[in-house]
Amino acid sequence: MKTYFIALFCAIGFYWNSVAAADVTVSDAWVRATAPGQTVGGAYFKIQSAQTAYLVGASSTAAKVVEVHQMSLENNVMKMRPLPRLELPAGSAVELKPGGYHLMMMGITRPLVKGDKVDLKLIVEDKTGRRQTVDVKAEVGDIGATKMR
Ligand SMILES: [Cu+2]
Repeated sequence: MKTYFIALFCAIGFYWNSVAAADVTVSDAWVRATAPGQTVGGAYFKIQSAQTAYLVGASSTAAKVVEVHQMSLENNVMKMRPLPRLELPAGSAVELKPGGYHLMMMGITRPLVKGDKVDLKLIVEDKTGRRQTVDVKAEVGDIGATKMR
């Protein structure tokens, strides 16, 4: 009887995990290496959600604050502003890249050296307001890199 309950519990746990994990995929995650003393940097990746969802925030052990930002040209000046949420249209990949959408890491707590890995926890909200976190490992690229590969 005991074994039966444990097996049932595991089956339900597995079911929920695979539903949540299948929703959102993230690939090609990278961050720029930091110069000495630099405490602000960008993180970039491709993200795709099977259903329409929103990237509403993020965190990292390598930075005190991580925000979703948008960079755009206004009157010939590049401006950057926080986005409360970035829409992920169902089934189409959204790319965060230099000069466009990005994650802004602020209060970076350690030097980011090329080849290092940085952990990111993305917070994704679906249309019903249900949130899930997506764990991402981002690779540290060159200081001047505009893309990883
Ligand atoms: Cu920014």
